Amino acid sequence: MEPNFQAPGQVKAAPRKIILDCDPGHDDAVALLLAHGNPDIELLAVTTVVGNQTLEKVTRNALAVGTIAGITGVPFAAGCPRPLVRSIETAPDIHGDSGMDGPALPESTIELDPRHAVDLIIDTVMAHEPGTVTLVPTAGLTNIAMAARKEPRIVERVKEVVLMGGGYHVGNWSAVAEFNIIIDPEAAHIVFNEKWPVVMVGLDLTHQALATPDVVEKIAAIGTKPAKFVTELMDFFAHTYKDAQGFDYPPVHDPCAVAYVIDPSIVSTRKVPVNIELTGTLTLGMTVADFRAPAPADCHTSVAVDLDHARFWDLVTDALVRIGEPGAGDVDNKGNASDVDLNEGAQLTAGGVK
Ligand SMILES: [Ca+2]
Repeated sequence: MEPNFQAPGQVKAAPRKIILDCDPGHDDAVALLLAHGNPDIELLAVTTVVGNQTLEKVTRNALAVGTIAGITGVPFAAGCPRPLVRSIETAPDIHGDSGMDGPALPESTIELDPRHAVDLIIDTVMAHEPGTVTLVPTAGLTNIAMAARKEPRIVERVKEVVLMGGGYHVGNWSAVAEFNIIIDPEAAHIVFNEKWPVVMVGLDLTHQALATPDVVEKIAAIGTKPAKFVTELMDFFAHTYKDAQGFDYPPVHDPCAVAYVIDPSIVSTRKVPVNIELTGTLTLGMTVADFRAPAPADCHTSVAVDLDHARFWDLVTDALVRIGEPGAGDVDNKGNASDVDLNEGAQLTAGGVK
């Protein structure tokens, strides 16, 4: 993996270019808001794939989040409506019938790109310099696997794949498998076996990203519509995670992958070979990580281990402060609302604003 850690005081590098491939999804929504509002990210495209709900529903949700965030000039495209091999499996017990139950959703003001998401991913990667585009899938890996098969040149061109999914010693959809992997294990197998760098931001890490009451209070204190939207998402998510999986506070998985791209010092990783179980009767979709020996020199996979909880949530609150009230002023494509006082906003966040 190419190091892109920046020590404090160093000259800032150019924003990291990402494609967010998602299935909103409460936590996908937060990931999209973080990617849009953070100045170190350049959001090149947003693509959707069947997952938490049907493709139609998650696409509508993605457009609604984009509308709430005031995103303009970023293409949104819908992708695969079903997994490569398996039947569709969705997660209404976690995300509700809409896939993003809780807050009222606005009519989208964003027009869907006519391209298939797989083509938009390929076009976008091929249009940029090699080693500059990071894929951030926060859903089943169907679109990413299809893109790698349709245009194999993207594999060496992509900087890295930073995905939310899997877990090296915990599952959530079975004893050992995580939802994004088990809903399309064949796609995951393709993505983990292509020779691009893969960073697996799995449950081991994301179960540390709990939306604790102090976090939700800080977000609520921002007082904008996008911030209120997030608190309503978190309220619904808290109830379903309590009921379905016994969590005191909900783990907000997907923005952890975006946070890693922004600042890898917030999400520590360890290099280890990872492969996907495709045939196990009890272990289908398990992300099998081999920790028996130091990772071999050609190991291209790593797993996320430890989250800096405070700095992670500072990134999220900072992004929301920067997004401001998109309807109330001009928002450029870096999420810098012209009518938001960042200094005032900074007092609302523990870590301040960059
Ligand atoms: Ca997701």
